[in-house]
Amino acid sequence: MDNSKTLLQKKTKDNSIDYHKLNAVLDYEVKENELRLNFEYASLVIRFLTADIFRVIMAHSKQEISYKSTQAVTEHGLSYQNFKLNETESELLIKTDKLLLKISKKKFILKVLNENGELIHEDYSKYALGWKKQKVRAWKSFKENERFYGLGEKTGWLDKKGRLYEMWNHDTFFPHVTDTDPLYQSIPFLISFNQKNSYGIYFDNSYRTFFDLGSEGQDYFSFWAEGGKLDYYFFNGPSLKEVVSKYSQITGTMPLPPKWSLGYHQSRYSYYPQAEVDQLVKTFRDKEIPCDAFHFDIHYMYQYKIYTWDEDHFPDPEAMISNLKANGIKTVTIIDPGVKRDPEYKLYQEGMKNDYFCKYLDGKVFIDKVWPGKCAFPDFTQSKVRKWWAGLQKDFIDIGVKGIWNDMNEPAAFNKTDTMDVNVMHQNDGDCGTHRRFHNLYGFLEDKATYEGLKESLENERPFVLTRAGFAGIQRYSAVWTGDNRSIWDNLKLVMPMLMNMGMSGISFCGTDVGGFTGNSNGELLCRWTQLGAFVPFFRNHCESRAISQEPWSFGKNYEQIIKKYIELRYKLITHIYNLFYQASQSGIPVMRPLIMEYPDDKECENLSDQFMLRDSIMIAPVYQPDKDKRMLYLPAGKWIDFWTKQVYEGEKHLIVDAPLDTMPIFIKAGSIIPLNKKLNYIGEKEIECLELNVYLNKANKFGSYKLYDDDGISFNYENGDYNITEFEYEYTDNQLIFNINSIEENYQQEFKNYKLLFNNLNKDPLNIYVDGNEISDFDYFDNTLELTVPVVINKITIELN
Ligand code: MIG
Repeated sequence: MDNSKTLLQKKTKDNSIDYHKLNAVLDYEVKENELRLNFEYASLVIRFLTADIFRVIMAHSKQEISYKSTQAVTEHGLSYQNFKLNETESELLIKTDKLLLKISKKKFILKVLNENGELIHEDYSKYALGWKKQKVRAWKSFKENERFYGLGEKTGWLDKKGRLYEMWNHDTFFPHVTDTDPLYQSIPFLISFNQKNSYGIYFDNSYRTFFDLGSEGQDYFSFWAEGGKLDYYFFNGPSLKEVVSKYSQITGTMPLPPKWSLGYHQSRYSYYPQAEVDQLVKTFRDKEIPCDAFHFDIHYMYQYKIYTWDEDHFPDPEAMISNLKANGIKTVTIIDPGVKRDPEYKLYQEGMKNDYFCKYLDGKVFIDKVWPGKCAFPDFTQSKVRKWWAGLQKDFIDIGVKGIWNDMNEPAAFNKTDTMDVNVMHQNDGDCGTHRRFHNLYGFLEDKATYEGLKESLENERPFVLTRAGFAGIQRYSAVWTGDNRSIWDNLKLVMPMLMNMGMSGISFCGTDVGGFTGNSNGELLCRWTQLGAFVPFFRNHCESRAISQEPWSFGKNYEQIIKKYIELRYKLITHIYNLFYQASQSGIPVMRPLIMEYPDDKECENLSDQFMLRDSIMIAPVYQPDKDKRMLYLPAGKWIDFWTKQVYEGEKHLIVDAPLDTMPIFIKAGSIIPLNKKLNYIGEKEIECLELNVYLNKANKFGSYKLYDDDGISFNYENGDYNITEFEYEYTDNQLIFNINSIEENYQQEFKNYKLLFNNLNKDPLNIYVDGNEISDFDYFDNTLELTVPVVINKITIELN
């Protein structure tokens, strides 16, 4: 049974405590932004980046403190010197503008208090930091009511407490169920949630690492690595949003993606030959189902050799791509890292001649089997290799390819360990190390090369990279999909907390194979999955080679209509979604959010794993079980408006709502303003002359506002200020509704000429309406909704109410 592998997975369950531990502080010294402590066999540095971000580095045995970071950490340039040190008989006290750190001198224990003197974090009372041979480890206390989030792409519920998680990028083909671990990505970033005082810890170590969050009922949590050094960052919240955005200050935010990549993507393993692709695009356009991208899986290649085309299947890729382009479809091609060992294959020759491949210390190139047969693997830790790799894309870009999909980059190999021999060496520009050290960074560095290469070849266009493997900071280079899920309902449920935690781990642009990858999907499952997918940052339908077709029309007209409705809804929301991406690119705060991020005081939300929000205004409650036409859901405090019926609900309540197959429950927070577009077949199909602004009114919400960001959606011109920011705000009182439009930045020649305003749930007849002081009579009022269209240049609408 497939499953046995999951169950039998051998974890290094290491709850032994026979580590060498930091003991008495012998002496200490303050230098610029850091405090250095010396112990009998170790030393420790606490280095301040800001008043509430600090880094802890330990050196043990005879090592020197090393400030070297993994490639995950950006050149953030943060340094904070403004702290004060005091000493008592038993403690060292370090005070910043935000935090107080207490270090007990007799036995090293660190406690962190906030401005109000509340304890927010502390080392475990018995032992704090230690080492055993090559292992390094930290033990920390947690409280009864503490919750854990983050850790990137992990199975399980939203709250990670009580589980042991491993960080070791792995090609996990067997089912992704609650206990399956690890998967493809390693994001050693943990958030401790506490209503008032959340904090984050990023363990900057690329070796195999573990996070034990109380899996054996212990009263501490612990993280450790099989090698490297103990080097972690502490981010004070106090809010969850602040934790995530501070983490993004260190590991970077996602660059603004091309707008088309937020549309619907269609994929399968694999579409070929060309006639099938031509038919596919024709069907999409005939049926008017929106779609922006096709993904070409490994069969487009000749003998699975990367950067080749199989001439039998695709005699003229350039012509095919340009036909796709004419239909608004962007081409994304898969790339695997393995380079076929074929002396007549140009890439293999180049790699061998220039010493680009990973090899053992004795100089032997590491060779293992993947799809093309025996392969060599580029050593992406070397900048010359990344440069080479970046350049390889140019030919593809020149014939019109717009995005690269990096698969198998854990790296996967067909052997017992599923990956590269850990004794293989990586050159890393002189600071060489074994695969044990670089394994988790392999995909990350390939994605870096890919992103940089695309950026160069696409000239001023924004790259789109999709990756399976990754490490902390991957958001700087690539979107992430969650690999080989299954066409089973359980997977639909699992994916929600997984994606929410990825979002909280800095990865905003993430998604899952809609319809399920392995096994056969079915109409009902595909409907429900598409409904969820339409609200997930990365929206792609993809399936395995042996699986039956799962394009939107594969299961009959009835299902097709429902699927189409939700893909269309995605496109109607595209301006809004693009805005969310803009915000995420600025702050790191994710697009897809757990409710707890917006309602931190609400206990009901702490482990709410099957509902999520887009920003603070749209709440989604997908149906993830078969044969259901109702769904129970929770609404936090405030008033909520059913997107479909406009019915108003009071929050802080559980509801059971109707959810027949064509309805996924969607609730809008009263007071929100949400832009909607007309239906599009693809991004940029036509100018959107009129942007619809939906205002969801409620007496309880006197004020509301929305900031609209807008640019060309494709170039980097926004970096030079070529964008607009417009703020809409309203004030709603008993007898008047005022709506203001303020242009904050206006450097981009926008496509919108008019705004169509829809004041939903007005509940009072409008008497007189003035636009910039002039009375107008051209408006509609029906079903409690006032509708009027105004040119974008106006500033103020005054609506007198009866
Ligand atoms: O070993 O390229 O996760 O999306 O379709 C399978 C074929 C290799 C794994 C990816 C999947 C892709 C498939 N790949």
